[in-house]
Order: sequence, then C-alpha cells, then structure tokens
Amino acid sequence: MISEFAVSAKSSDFEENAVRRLEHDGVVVITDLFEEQIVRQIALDSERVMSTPSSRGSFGYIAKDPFKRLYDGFLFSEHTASTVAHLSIISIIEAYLQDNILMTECLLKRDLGTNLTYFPYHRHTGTDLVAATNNRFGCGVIYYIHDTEEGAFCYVPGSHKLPLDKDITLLSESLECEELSREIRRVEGNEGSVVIFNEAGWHGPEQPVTTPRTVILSGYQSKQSSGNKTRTEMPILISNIRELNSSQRDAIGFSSDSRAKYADYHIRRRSESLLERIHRYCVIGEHQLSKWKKRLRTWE
Ligand SMILES: O=C(O)CCC(=O)C(=O)O
Repeated sequence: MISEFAVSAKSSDFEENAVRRLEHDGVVVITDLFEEQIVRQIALDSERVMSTPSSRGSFGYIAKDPFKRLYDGFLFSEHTASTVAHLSIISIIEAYLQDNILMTECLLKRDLGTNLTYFPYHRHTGTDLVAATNNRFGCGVIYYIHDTEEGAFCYVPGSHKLPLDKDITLLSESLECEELSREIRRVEGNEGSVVIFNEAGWHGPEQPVTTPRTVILSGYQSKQSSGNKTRTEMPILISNIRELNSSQRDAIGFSSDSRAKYADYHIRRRSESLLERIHRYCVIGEHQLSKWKKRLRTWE
C-alpha cells in the first residue's frame, strides 16, 4: 500500500522532500526508515502490553473507556525512544518549524474498532502555548504498529494554511465543515511507517470503523512556542535512553519543564465508577483479612 503522501527514506534527498510535502499538504508519511527487526520487536512489545489490562498496578494496558486501550509510549518497548526521536524525524520537523523542537507527549493507543465515533475531526489552535504566532507551532507524529488502511489517521491536505480561529477546534463547528469534509483523506501506511502532520490542519482517526488499529501517538512543538515545556510529564526507563545522543535527549525533554503533571495526563485521569469503588474496597478487605490470618497464625 503506497500512500499519496509517502516519501521513502531510501531516497537520498528524502528529508528535503518530506519538508516540501509538509509545506504543501501539511502531512507526509515516511516509509522505510527503521530496521525490520526493530519494527517487528515494537509490534511484539505492543501486543504484550495490549493483551491484558493492568490490575493492581500489574503490567498491562490502561482501560479508560470501552473504545480504546492505552499505555505510556516509552514504557512498553525499549525501541520507542530511538524510533519517535529518530534523528531524521527531528531534523525534518526542525527544518519545517524553523526552530529547535520539544516532544509533546508519547503514548501507545489501540482503537478497538467499536463502530462508534468518539474522537471527532479537529485541529489544534495552540491556545495552550506561550507564543503560537502563526500556524507552524507543532507537528504530530504517528507511528503505525501494523499495516493500516481502515481506521487510519485522516487529514485535510492544505488545511494547515487556513486561518486559525482559537474558539473553533472541532470540524463540525466550522462554517466550512461540508466542503472540508469532502477533502478528508485517509493517510494509509505500512507497519513501521511514520506520519508527520502539522497539528494546525484538520485531522483525526477514521471513525466509525470496525477494524482495530494500534499506533504510537507523539509529536513535537517549537521550543519557543511551547516556552520549552512538554505537554505533559513523560515517564521513561533509564536503560532505554543509552543510545540517544544529546540532541535526541534534548528533543524528548531532558532539559525542559512540563505544562502538566504525570498524574493529570488524560490517560490516568478519570472519575472512579461504582464498580471500581467496590473493587477497591474488596482489595482493601482482602488485604485486611490476610493480615489477620497471619496474626492469628503467629498467636498459636
Ligand atoms: O489517533 C489518531 O489517528 C489521531 C490522533 C489525533 O488526532 C491527535 O492526537 O490529535
């Protein structure tokens, strides 16, 4: 499957071509960037965490709602950091945004294909940034864990150049919704390809669909626009950064602050349901019982 937005990393001038695509369409798919063995390992690592829900802190996915499974992007695979912070990705986005860049967030997401729409088409207007003076403040980065057609990321090519109205973030609220909806294109990609898109353009996952799809969602913003702050605090395993050079470390936030706390990141934040409260009391009760059993045994 070859996307109309694809640029192969096998061509010598691919970084320049990718920047040109971003300038023209606002979106590009980079193919053939990573070693096959790394791509396979990331897919296996994602399968491992996505196959079991976390329970009492065990290794497993976060199930915030019935539509998707989530996990911290840097915590499920030792290869995430060198992939989403690949030097070519950094250099393409820096050339496009004309600034040093800083990662926004990094998460693993499996949309389950529930045939429902829960993440509508939208654009980011930069209202959470300190200085977004034009439409080039940030780029989303989506790594496809498997060949992705139905349920792929979608984009309205050229929409990154449209004036931003800070009050309108959903496509359905835009006066040009009908015309723009006709221009939405599926940005397909093979396993291991990476979509880079200007976040000021209209975009979102194709929904409703019945096919599940798994991606690593990440992105970068201009350091100046973000005030050198990531969107959220990101957890990472120390041993997984050994191969990153100083510019990669800098780009993922080693010398930066954050706009939001780890505990407040949307994948962790939600109100407790009645069932979860009952479960919590059962766990506390079970532990009390075990303590008493142990005490009784030592009295005998
Ligand atoms: O899941 C996707 O394909 C798109 C994610 C997205 O729209 C976003 O992170 O803003």
